[in-house]
Amino acid sequence: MDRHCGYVALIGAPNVGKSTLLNALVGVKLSIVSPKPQTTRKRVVGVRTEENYQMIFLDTPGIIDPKYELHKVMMQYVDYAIQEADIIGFMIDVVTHKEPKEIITNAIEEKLKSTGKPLILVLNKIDLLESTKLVLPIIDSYAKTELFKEYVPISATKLAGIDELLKVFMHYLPRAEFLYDEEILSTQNERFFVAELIREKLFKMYREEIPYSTEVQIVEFVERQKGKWYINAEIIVEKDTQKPIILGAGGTRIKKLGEVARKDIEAHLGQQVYLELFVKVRKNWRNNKSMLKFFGY
Ligand SMILES: Nc1nc2c(ncn2[C@@H]2O[C@H](COP(=O)(O)OP(=O)(O)OP(=O)(O)O)[C@@H](O)[C@H]2O)c(=O)[nH]1
Ligand SMILES: [Mg+2]
Repeated sequence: MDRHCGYVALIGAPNVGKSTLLNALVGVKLSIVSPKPQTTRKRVVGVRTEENYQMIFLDTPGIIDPKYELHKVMMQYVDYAIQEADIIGFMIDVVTHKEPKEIITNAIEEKLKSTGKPLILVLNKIDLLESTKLVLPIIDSYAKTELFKEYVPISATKLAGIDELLKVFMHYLPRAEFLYDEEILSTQNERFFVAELIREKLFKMYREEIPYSTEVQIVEFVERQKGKWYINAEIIVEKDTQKPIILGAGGTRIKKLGEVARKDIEAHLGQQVYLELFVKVRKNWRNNKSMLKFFGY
């Protein structure tokens, strides 16, 4: 049987729904999602295997102008994904979308053009439009850029247009043998996903600078034959003043965060866990290259 296999990079501005789409395409929650921009910081891999194809999706951080060393590394992940990809899904949000020129700056246009790879415009959040017809003028404005091979309106949350999108990707997917075993959903390890799930709660439960100033490090990850697994994680903050905010009065907020995170971690691992959280200050870690390296960036 003819088999197809390849990499599909999902790129675009922050908050357009790239991670939601990755999860929809793989059918499991792998990539963390929040209503705040810049949730994704690294490349997240999700694999979908069907009888005749294997698509390896690469979720990436939203494209931004770097203000910190952290942002520079995040944008490197976008570049790597573009380089690795066989197909590039460029995603926009049909509600907050702007003129193509504002989203696809000259620098981005150059980058996309120079790859020579098929570019698919994915128009997300159509469930928020009063009428699906309203995507047509948006498609028209993007068609003028002459960058895209196809235009696919979807709703990643309502799972609308996903089959259509898969068909389009399949059309451009190279003929090749599968790279991974059929049951593989990701190439990243459990430590990564556990840290991400904790970070997701920081994005959902805290406000203003806190989600952006925090990082999560898994210190211990003990898998036990019998009984609960033991996970010890550090929440890293940038300033001394942020530590009491994370903890909350009498440690109530971090306790709540731990409970919510633990439930998600248990669902992800299919395993009961004992989760211990500590808060540590690492001054200005977002601008510290060696610290970023230590955090796995
Ligand atoms: N109504 C609606 N909301 C959506 C849809 N897709 C995603 N969202 C919401 O948009 C927000 C951002 O989604 P994410 O998947 O985190 O977006 P992202 O592009 O990965 O964002 P970054 O990682 O910050 O770049 C979340 O609140 C999602 O629930 C959709 O199809 N319709
Ligand atoms: Mg994301």
